[in-house]
Amino acid sequence: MRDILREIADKLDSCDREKIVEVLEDVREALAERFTPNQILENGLLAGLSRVGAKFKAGDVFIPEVLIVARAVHGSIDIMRPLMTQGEIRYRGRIVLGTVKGDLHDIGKNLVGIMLEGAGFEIIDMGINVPAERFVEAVKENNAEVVGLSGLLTTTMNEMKTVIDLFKSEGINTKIIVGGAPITQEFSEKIGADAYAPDAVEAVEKVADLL
Ligand code: B1M
Repeated sequence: MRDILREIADKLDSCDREKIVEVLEDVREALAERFTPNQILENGLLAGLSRVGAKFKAGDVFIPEVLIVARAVHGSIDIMRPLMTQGEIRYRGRIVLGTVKGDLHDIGKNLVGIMLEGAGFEIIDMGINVPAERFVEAVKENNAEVVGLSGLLTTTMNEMKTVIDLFKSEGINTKIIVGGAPITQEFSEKIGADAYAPDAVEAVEKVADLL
């Protein structure tokens, strides 16, 4: 029998543009076969992306290939988004979310946003490479209750502290949650964040706790 989730992971891992473009159709088929968005994410898209990450680290593939893979993952998530956010809509609060300055990674941040949206939170998505001042402005403009900072690079993760320090110096005590592959509970406590979540599901729980 065809293992469609494995095919999705293999096609991404191939880094071959022609195979990768088929992934969007495979995702539609997987949904039609009643796989859940979470199964497709974990066993197909993120499994493939993680294999590409290992090759990237080893210097076997380069940024252009990784970008093609990342775009396919984005496109797939867009296809699944309506299913990931459906359900009872109950307004639970407003969150300013962004990837910190110097960092252009946004797949994880977008997943966190989608899961929070699905849980009833309103997301003000600031995008990537967001300077500390923009987070402060966005909170003031939108009366947000929580700020979510995402970061994937060890070289720029300290930017989270810059954001937290700026909020403190302005006397704004909006709750701040941090996350991203190199972030840990210990780091989060050290920089004075109010919460840390290792993944998108826990981010929803932690934000609910903060409020
Ligand atoms: Co980059 N990259 N990358 N990259 N990239 C990593 C992160 C890296 C680990 C690869 C490696 O070497 N193995 C490495 C970082 C090493 C380090 O910092 N120690 C790296 C590097 C070095 C770089 C460049 C510097 C490469 C270069 O230029 N020489 C460059 C940096 C550019 C920049 O940001 N200034 C770069 C560029 C890129 C691309 C643009 C090509 C592309 C990004 C495309 C995009 O995002 N639109 C890319 C990609 C795709 C990756 C990998 C392969 C995948 C990242 C990803 O999306 N993971 C990555 C290797 C890897 O992770 N295996 C790598 C999937 C995503 C769902 O996971 O983001 O961790 P993640 O999110 C999770 C959790 O962390 C958590 O929930 C999410 C879902 O469960 N989470 C939160 C995330 N944010 C949260 C916020 C929260 C709570 C939880 O609260 C608010």
